[in-house]
Amino acid sequence: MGCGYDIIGDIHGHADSLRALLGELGYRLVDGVMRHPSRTAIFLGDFIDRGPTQRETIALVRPMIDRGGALAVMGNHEFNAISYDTLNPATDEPLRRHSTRNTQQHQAFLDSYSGAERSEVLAWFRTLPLWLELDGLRVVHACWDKGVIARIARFQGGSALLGDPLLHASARRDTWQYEAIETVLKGKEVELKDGLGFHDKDGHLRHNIRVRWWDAGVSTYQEAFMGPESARTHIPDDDIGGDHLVEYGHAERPVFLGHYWLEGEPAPLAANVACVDYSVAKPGGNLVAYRWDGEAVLTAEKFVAVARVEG
Ligand SMILES: [Mn+2]
Repeated sequence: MGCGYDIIGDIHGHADSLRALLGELGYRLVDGVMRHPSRTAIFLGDFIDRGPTQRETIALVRPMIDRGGALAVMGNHEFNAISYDTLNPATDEPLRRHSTRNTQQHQAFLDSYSGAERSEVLAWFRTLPLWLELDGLRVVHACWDKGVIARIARFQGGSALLGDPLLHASARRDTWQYEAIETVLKGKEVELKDGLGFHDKDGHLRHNIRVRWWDAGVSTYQEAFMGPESARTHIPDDDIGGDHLVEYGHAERPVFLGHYWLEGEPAPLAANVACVDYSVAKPGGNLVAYRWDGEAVLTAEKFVAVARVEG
């Protein structure tokens, strides 16, 4: 393995797009597994849900990861899948409610895996760490909050893998573990004042907004909002007072994120923060990678994008 990493965004069951991106990056099939002669892939999680090729996606990434040609972190969709299928030992209820909304969001996966096969792939999801701290870079699905990450690590004896006590505690909204998983896998959110809300991409009314947690240069709720441009006008222009910020200093090593359904021309969010999720799960979306070669300052030239391949 060389020292270069190709950091790849959320795939959401779009195996054909992943094949196209890996081809573009110079990965080739060797003994049935996609490999690069000198580079390592890193996946940001959210392999599943939404797209047409759930099983093909797992069949593509899993041997890359299991045989050492790739690394990965867990996304909120893998976490949700585990919680949806795990019973709370105290109540015998699923850790994630089988509400219409939760089930609809998860339907493509539920249709693709059942019985022992589903249990087996969910057990594999448990092998994906919640974050990766590597030489010179960090990787997390949505938010690198060092206090939260340190607290999870302490709780789990140093492990970044999702253990049972963390999984069970994070299903209860009154726990710090719930907040911790929300932050790391779903991103920092801030509640809008005065009961205000907006409709997200699935049409659900939300009272919290995802925020640009790394961006000290924004000062209002509207500016801090991370989400569809069409919703921005519904976000108030009141002063946010820094409530959105998670400390991530300019001298910190680069951190890579997925999760945020970005659109347009890929570019870093800050000199040391980049998101590689460019909405392949939406028509017109792209699957994106960042080719990282050890640089401390990230640049737009190092993104590689392929247009979503319609299966
Ligand atoms: Mn996500």
